[in-house]
Amino acid sequence: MPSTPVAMSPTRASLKGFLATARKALLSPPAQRPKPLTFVVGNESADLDSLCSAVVFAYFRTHTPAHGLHIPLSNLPRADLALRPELQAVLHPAGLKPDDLITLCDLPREGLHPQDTRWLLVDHNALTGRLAASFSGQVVGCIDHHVDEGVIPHDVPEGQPRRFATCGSCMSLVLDHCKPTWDSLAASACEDGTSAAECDAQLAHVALAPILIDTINLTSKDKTTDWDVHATELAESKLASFESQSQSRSQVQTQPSAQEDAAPYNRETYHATLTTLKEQIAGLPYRDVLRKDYKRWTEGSLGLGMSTVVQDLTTTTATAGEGERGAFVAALRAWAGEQGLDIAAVMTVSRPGGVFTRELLVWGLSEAGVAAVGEFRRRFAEKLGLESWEGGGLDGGGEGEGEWRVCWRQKEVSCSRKQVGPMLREAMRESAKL
Ligand SMILES: [Mn+2]
Repeated sequence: MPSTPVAMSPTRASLKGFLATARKALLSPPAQRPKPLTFVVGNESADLDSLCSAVVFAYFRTHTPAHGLHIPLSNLPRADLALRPELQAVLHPAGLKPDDLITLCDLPREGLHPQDTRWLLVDHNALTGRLAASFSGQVVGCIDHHVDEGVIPHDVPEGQPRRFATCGSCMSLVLDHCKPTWDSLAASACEDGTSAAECDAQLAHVALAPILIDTINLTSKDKTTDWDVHATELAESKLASFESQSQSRSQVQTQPSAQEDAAPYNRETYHATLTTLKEQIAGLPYRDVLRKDYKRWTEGSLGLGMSTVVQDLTTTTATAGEGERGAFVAALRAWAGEQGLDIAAVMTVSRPGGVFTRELLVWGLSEAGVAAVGEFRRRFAEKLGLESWEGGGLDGGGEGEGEWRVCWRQKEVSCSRKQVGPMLREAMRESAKL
């Protein structure tokens, strides 16, 4: 006799159903909301890792016994979802649309008292921006692969996660943490009729996207770790069992679901599709290029903003020919003004001729910002292998002047924003002491 009676297989929500329930809870009148309301949020760059980690962690956390509803919050305004065309390619095989995601625009303007909320952070470990002002005191745990900023207390409340590890994608840590829950759901079909295997395949697509992007399809030696390899194996095993089930079922049944219509998962194809979409910035206004993958920090009284751009500066500023460098610089100045920055930084990541290349532009826009740029150069120029970019073609001002803009080729390509951001912040702290 098979020993899996129906009673042992409670239903669960599909991803779509889960997001609808979370939205409903958030938008219901204050008196009817769960208390506390628990959020899972990624960082403000709102890249695939942050967006997908929040959704997947909130989903599994909600489906872990003894935990209530967790609301995944996409840390960006709704309109900015459109700047991430790769997101469509992740959400589609998961049966989702960008509209299903919950963004900063969905937070109630009134009646959301900080003391009635709890926050779990993924892909960062200190709230920033608008959320920090209200909710920093309500953070109860994190799962992250960035440098520990020392904000999350070591004695988090019982049952809350406090996990740090260096790996390519935060999602890999999320899956390691949630594997028992995921495995426990293997026989649970969804309330809306989605089969367990199809729901798992949907989750797997969302989980795999950031891991493949962040590790360059598991080929980056600098970034790929065992965490990433194991997480990929776990998610792909779910896809494999869905595909084998739908194959055997399609022999007896003639009604394929939307999922079964789609081409089977292929790691290389999925990664290539996501990469192509992610690197589409041609035609975007410079302001959108600069805010598409952007992080802002406050260090003391100084503001630092850092944009990651997925094309090199020559390509980025070549869209309309002569004069475009000036237009790019003007757009960066305007963005820095809008963001209240003392230092505006741009890091490019590209592969011209197949060679992985980084460039770094750092612009001190105030006296203190200029001093910090000098300190950054003294401390880190050698470590980062900084070399003048195109004979100083984007440089301006200088140390001791009111502004200083300097652009380099960064030969030490293993250092991403994850490393260079903290270096700039260290320089800001240290130059303030002088
Ligand atoms: Mn990340």
